[in-house]
Amino acid sequence: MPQHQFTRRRALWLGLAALTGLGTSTVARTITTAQTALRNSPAASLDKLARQTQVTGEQSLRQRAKAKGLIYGAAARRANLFTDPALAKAYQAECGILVPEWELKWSSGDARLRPTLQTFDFSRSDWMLRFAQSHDMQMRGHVLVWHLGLPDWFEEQVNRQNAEQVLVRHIQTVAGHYAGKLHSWDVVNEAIEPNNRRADGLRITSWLQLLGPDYLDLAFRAAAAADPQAKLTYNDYGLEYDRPDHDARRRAVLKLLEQLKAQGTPIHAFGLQAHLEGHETRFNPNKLRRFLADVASLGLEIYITELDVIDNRLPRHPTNRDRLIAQAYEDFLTVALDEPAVKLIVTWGLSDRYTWLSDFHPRSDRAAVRPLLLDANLNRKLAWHAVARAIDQAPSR
Ligand code: 9MR
Repeated sequence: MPQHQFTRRRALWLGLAALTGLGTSTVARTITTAQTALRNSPAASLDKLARQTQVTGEQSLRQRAKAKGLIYGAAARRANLFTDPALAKAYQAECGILVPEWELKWSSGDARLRPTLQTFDFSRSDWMLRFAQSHDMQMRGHVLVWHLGLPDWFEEQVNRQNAEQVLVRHIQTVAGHYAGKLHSWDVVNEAIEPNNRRADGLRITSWLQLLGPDYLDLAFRAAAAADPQAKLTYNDYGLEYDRPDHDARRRAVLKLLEQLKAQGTPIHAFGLQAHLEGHETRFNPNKLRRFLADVASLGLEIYITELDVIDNRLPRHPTNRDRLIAQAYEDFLTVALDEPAVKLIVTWGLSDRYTWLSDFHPRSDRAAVRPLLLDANLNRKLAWHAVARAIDQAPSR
């Protein structure tokens, strides 16, 4: 579908939905938006407003994905699965793969994988693996090398003299502990930042400053040695839209992946986080298609690793908001799943009951955010149906 149809339809929906969700001061502006969109829309695209919103059949996302040779799953925190049996049951029902949101980071939330420079604490991440295995789910590892989620002791105790040894030992020990048991590892996360203005596009992080640009190759080699079976992934965000910042990030990520492949770094997959922005209308299917095809042409698999829809700038009314969120999921996934290299879809959480977005991107009107597939009562939302439909309509792998 050409880009303008997506854009028009979303502009129209944003306009119409806003009528019931916003105060009178904004109504005049949104009427104009809606009218302009209506005027510019041929009758055929108006029909799409009445998009089908439900799927038939009770099959879980896990089953639907499997039927297509895909895997669907979600991120979770141990504390939530452990204390909330209804939530745990929803994960068992819907997910073919589990991603610890905190437990495999050096330090995040209540999880301290690295309490000290000398020690490792696998208690929480082992619990996650047992949960996954006992419900016949796979697990993927997130994350070995990242500039965030580092322990308090890091800055004081890691220096140019010991950085390489610290990094390699971390990877040997953690990837080694789970060797042969994980689907894949995010080996390096978010290493690109064009705004940092380096010619190679690399983000200026502690790892870069301590080890130089070779830290990526070093990390992938250590991971390959520690776990020869896991698919080793480079994971990043800000790559989905037709905007100058995303253009720059796509270019830099592609360059990095090309370079890693050219130098023989053992990398097997690219992770597209896909934290979608519900209000963003600049979605260009052709640009996304092209980017995914370029990544695939390097011989890499593609995983959608952190999918959700940021809804803090959408209208308040849940009915309208849910329609727009569902559309964002479906528009994105319809394009992404057309690329045969895409093998995995992970949402960054499953139910609106627990999501990073309530802390990181709350709404100014204080209404609860609704970015995920199940509502806070664990009922399937339009977004669930949108994802199910996109999977059902995807070509088989
Ligand atoms: O969702 C995660 C949040 O709960 C943590 O506080 C934060 C820091 O560890 O990380 C969040 O997850 C991030 C992921 O690890 C990498 N991509 C961006 C995610 C959202 O910030």
